[in-house]
Amino acid sequence: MTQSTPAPVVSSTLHGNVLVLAIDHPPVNALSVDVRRGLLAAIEAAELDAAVAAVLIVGAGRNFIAGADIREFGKPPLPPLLPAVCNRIEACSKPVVAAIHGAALGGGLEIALAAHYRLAVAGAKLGLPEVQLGLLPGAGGTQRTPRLIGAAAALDLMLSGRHASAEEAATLGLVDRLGTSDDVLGEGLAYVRELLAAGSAARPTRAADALADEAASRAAIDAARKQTASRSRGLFSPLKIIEATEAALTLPFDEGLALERKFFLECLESPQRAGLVHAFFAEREVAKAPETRAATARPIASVGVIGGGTMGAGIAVAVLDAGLPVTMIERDDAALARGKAQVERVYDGLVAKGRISADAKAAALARFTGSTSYDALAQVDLVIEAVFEDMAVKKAVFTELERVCKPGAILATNTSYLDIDDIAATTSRPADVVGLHFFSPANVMKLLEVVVPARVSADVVATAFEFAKRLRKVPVRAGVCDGFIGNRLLAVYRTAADYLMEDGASPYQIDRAMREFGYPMGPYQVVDLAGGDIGWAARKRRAPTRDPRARYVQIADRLCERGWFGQKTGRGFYLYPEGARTGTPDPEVEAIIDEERQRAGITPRSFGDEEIVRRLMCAVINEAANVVREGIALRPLDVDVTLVHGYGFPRYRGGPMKYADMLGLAHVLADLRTFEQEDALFWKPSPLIVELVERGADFASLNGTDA
Ligand code: 3H9
Repeated sequence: MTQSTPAPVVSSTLHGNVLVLAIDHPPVNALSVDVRRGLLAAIEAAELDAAVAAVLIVGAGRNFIAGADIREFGKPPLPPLLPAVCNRIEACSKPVVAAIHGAALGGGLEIALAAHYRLAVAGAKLGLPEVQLGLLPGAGGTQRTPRLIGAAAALDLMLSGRHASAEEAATLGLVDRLGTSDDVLGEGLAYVRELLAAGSAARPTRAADALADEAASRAAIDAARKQTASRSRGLFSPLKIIEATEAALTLPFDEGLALERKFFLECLESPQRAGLVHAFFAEREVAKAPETRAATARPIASVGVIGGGTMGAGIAVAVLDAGLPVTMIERDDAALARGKAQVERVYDGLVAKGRISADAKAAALARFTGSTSYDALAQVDLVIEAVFEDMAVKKAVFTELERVCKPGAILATNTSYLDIDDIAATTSRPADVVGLHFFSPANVMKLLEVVVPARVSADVVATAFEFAKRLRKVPVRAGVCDGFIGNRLLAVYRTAADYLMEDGASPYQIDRAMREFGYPMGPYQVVDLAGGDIGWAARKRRAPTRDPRARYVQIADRLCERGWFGQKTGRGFYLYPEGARTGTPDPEVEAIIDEERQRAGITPRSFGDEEIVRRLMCAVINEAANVVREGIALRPLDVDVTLVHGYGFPRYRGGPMKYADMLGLAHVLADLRTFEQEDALFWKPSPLIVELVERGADFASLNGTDA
């Protein structure tokens, strides 16, 4: 039997006297060990080959190079390392040109920066996104970028991780030439020939003067330090990016490179890197629900949205932004006018902030129509209901949808808690009914829980995922239960916080501890922002089915009874004098908490911030394990993505399940056993955690990925 040799990931083809090195390593030409080896060997061969006058590096497929191979992080590095490959390219005595199309990111851009000349065609995206993975550019990026474009622009790219367009890259000086067509090979070859004809020689970036404008560079470093202290609080790699950039200004190139390498390895070892890389892969993995493989999505060309409140309007904007027409239904003209005004307000805000142009707003609104008659939905492909959270109201809506919608239309509910199986049962087409749970503001928040009731057909679920992709959302598949994945976990998080509050911690201490942990806001700040009345209504709704043995903390109810619903009423857990958005602690709230403690016969005790975090996280991890065990979430990583994208869980910790794995599940179980002594009902360890600890396994083992 003959065995075919696999095509090389780096091919060398001589075009006249120009050697074209093409990287062909799908899906994104990441710089795996094979690519590094191939590039190094090819550049060395080019150096020795008298027939080669210059080298052109291009990427095959849709991208130049998307960066280092992220799957290799955390594994022992195999030589040649990327910095060595970049240095070898730069040291080539013949001109080396990079011709960029698609993504040139991270190590991919670093390869281009090590080349002597750069060309980019329209549509190219250039960036140093390592910071989003808890890293810094580790193959010369921190040293070469400031030399090419100055410290301020380099820091902006490295600290934001954003992608610059080809045009911006040319303006910055990151590339020398803009291609005029999308034929990257042709453009690249023409550019190389032009350089050769002009007698242009190899031009190592390391030779550039990093301190062309010392005062401006210093000012940029100082500004970056200040900005990072507030915007990237708790993050490790931004600080290292700034230090490495400073080294580019003050140290000889090779010393700067050595420092960059040291910092890179420190970042690589950090738990933040592990958390962020987990988040990167998990965000991509969630989109691959089984139904997306098993079924073909139905086409969606028009969407109906029922309800013009905050949620309905936000959903309408999200759909309009995806280029689809929206028909909004409201019960009367006044409500419809309010809904339309709400949509317009969102666009006005975007125009005012410079996020979109007035023309883009007009184009989006031209796709919007409203009606007070359900008949207007007769031809739409998908309807999303976002009316008041009440089963009778929802059922009435679905009865109407049943009447007016064409066969094959998908009927979606945006319910946050209600039983979608029950809603589906009111129609004769339960196979078309699905949950699309958006998060407010719906045009901003990335998370979309795709809630899968028992009788829905696979192609409807596949359509929901396809639709999420069009809306640029991160879809997570969830099963039906009270609160699905996210709100079910939010409920235990809040309950654990309430127990701590009644037992002695102040809401302000709890909020501070959770902010220190990495949440943008503590749980009580969130209540005040969302409106205490919302949770109050949910608690009242659940009261009849609440387990009578379960401990129930009434503090929040006492505040709601006084009409203290948070920011919108000027006070909640915090005081908001004169419409302030940042609250101040309220001594009256503390007095109410004291009264409630006395009423419940509790002698308050003090808690350290560390214990507060431990208890809240244990509660969430434990319930999350139940959510996975019951199949409500497909895998632990689905829980992680839900909390990171919908609930402010710090991305650099990966999500609660990744965090639990990093703590060690045995450690989590030991905590649960301790807390169980106080309240056996609330803290009962999930059988899944017990089983995993017995097997010496972790949550990651259930993800079915190696990432
Ligand atoms: C770095 O470079 C460090 C250096 O400075 C120093 C080193 C010493 N590696 O996103 P997509 C996979 S750090 C491995 O769905 P798109 C991805 O998982 C790196 N795999 O496509 C997915 O796999 P699957 C800095 C990667 O078209 C598939 O490719 N670079 C990598 O929407 C398609 O991805 C970055 O951070 C990778 N580097 O977007 C760039 N990248 O099919 C990260 C992607 O199994 N990548 N995959 O699910 C991106 O931003 C986007 O993938 C990109 C394409 C814009 C390129």
